[in-house]
Amino acid sequence: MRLLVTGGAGFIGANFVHQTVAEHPEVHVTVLDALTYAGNRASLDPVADRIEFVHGDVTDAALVDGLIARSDAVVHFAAESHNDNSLADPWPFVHTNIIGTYSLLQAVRAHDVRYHHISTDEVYGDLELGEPGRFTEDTAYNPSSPYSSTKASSDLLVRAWTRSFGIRATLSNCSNNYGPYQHVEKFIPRQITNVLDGVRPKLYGNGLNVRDWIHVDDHNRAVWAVLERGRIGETYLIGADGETDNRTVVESILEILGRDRDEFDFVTDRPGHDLRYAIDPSRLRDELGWRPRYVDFRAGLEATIGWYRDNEQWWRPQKAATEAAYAAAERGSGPEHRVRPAGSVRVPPGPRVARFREYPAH
Ligand code: NAD
Ligand code: TDX
Repeated sequence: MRLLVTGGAGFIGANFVHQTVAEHPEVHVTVLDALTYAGNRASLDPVADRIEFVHGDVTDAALVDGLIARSDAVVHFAAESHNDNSLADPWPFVHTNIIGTYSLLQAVRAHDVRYHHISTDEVYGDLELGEPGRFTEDTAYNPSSPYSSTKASSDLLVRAWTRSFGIRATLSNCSNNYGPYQHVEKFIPRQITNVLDGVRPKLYGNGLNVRDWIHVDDHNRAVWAVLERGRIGETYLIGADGETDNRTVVESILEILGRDRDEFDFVTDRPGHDLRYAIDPSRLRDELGWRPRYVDFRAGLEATIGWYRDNEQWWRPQKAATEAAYAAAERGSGPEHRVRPAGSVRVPPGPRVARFREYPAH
């Protein structure tokens, strides 16, 4: 099988490639990644001689068409993925998440290639704190942020292309991932590396927001289950019963690293901050027999902390710029402030719209 993996230099994509090389050695992997601030070639170093790497953009229709023409399947991870960045500058999210998905869908349609779409539970909005109820595949879409609304938009494109054009697609919507190779802008790596640097972790608002944590390897095994055995046109929610509030996560990180549990600060809340996510993974378990292997979140967190302690050379180059961007956002500087680190890719709308119009008719 020739498998195209978009976004394979990012957090989940890189872990997916590692897992695929180890557990599906018969698969030939090609990674397509634009290497934005979030992509890191070094994340693929351990498998560099086992895969093909293409440096390019998923919105580049000609490139995507050529790569898909020689693939049997594509798993589409590439996205702008950070909510805080989407609040500072939504355009790259519209560009990559919506137009990039469109570009892939047109190519899989033209070449009848199997497509799996990676999405998020955030398309469903949020749940109340302290109330029962979890997201299911039937929950209505109600996204809160520019990030989640562009992911929701891309999901809807996939569903429409499946129904109208008969593409062979599946979708999965997963909860918050943790594990190695996650960018230090995200909550868990940010706080681990802060504590390692002797800096107090930062909790948004009152720290009571709940996320449903899943280890990235469990997510990726679920993706393989859907790719191999999922029903075409179907959506599968992925979650591992990992509901934990942010304060508990920070206190655990401090404790594991030998600090006092109260050595953190509350900072200004994220605008529109979703309160709680929770996944009902019944369909995935019942239909496809998937089960998480990391059932003890604390143990998974300890292993992840160990990875960041042992791999400072991987995260150190990103750390100062990421924290500087957060500091600028916290100061609430004018419209030019960016949570994304300096030097990251920002695409001006004009030229991209021009290229979008040049898509070949299918
Ligand atoms: P990430 O930000 O770590 O990685 C994204 C990757 O995509 C990077 O390597 C980046 O260079 C690449 N990329 C960005 N724009 C591109 C473009 N235009 N063309 C080609 N490559 C491009 O993201 P992640 O956390 O690994 O998330 C991967 C996918 O999983 C996303 O679709 C995200 O919405 C989804 N997801 C993430 C989580 C989570 O907890 N991180 C949970 C559920 C779903
Ligand atoms: O410094 C912080 N302090 C803090 O309290 C940061 C960076 C975050 N938070 C809070 C906000 C959230 O409640 O921690 C929680 C997790 O934040 P993020 O890591 O930014 O993740 P979230 O916004 O929940 O979205 C993540 O999960 C769903 C991924 O970034 C998305 O790509 C995915 O779709």
